[in-house]
Amino acid sequence: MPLKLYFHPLASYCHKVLVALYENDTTFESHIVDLMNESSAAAFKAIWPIGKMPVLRDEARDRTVPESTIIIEYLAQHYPGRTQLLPEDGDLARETRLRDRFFDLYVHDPMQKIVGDRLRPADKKDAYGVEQAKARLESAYRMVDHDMTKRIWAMGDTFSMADCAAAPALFYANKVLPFGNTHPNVVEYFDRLMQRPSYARVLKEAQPYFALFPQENS
Ligand SMILES: N[C@@H](CCC(=O)N[C@@H](CS)C(=O)NCC(=O)O)C(=O)O
Repeated sequence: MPLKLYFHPLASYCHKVLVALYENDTTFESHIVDLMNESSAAAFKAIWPIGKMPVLRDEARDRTVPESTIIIEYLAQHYPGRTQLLPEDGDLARETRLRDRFFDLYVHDPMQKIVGDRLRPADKKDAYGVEQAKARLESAYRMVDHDMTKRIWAMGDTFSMADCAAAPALFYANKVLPFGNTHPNVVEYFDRLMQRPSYARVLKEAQPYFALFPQENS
């Protein structure tokens, strides 16, 4: 099997790439990385010293591909399937990348900041940083609510890389800062993402690990 994915089933950026792989039934070998385990972490850092998941290894082309967006671009180029993750049209492709960046930078990263703070020692918390992250999430929710007024998926009628980015970002963001009743279009989009078979499968596989997710005040 030429493709190997280094990932963890609970890790949100790994979900993004798993959605892309499952969308196209792309076969790959699973390598679960446990960063809490010294030898697993060391073996992973030998592949990608930055130590962030996911990383794709393509033995057929002798390529190691880090970064979720770049992995999805790589899959779209070399392992395309029925779901076209990036449109061929240059303008639409750029718009797809913008929306992918939006979900990563303004939903996913602030969500990680809030979750990460729960894992910090009591005397190392960053209350101000968490407050800023929550404000950024609120702004992003308002923008997504506006954008999704007439859209089914992030780019319109067609599922794309931007939706791969949106699914885990919104799933975990809703846990740390629930959408509430004020963003109905976000809630409807979120429901569609949760029902998409590719993401439903990712969540089912993550189920055994959810107890590891840090709850508030833990
Ligand atoms: N920009 C990276 C972010 C990846 C990332 O933050 N991965 C998390 C898991 S969701 C991770 O590996 N965290 C471990 C760490 O930061 O040490 C991407 O898009 O792949």
